[in-house]
Amino acid sequence: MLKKLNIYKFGTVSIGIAVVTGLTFTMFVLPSKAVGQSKIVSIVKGASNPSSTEPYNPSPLSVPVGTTITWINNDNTGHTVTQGDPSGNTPPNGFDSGILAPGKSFTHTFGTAGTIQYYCTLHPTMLGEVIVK
Ligand SMILES: [Cu+2]
Repeated sequence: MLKKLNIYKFGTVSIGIAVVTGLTFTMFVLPSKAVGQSKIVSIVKGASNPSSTEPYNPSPLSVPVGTTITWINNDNTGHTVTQGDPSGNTPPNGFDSGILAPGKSFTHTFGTAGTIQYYCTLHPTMLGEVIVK
């Protein structure tokens, strides 16, 4: 009788600990991982036209470390979002969307501070910049 009671008590305590651990995880660990902001940059209509002043809009864009940016191709032709610049200063592990068809999007999270340049490999007049602070 006494043994059964102890097992029951142990079970209750275990469930209690599990619930508290679960709540703590949900309240503190998950939100801290999701703390980064989200921003959207539009690849504007007519972006490949050399007279386009802001083919990626907005650019330059200042964001805090941890921000996730989503580029959306709102033009009617394909474009890329490629880290570096058209002269070939493309970092080996830089982000690269590949060709984004009209309506498609590309997402990248900026984990470290710095000024990051990007461009379109199909249209070298299309330049963009993200300033991560
Ligand atoms: Cu382009």
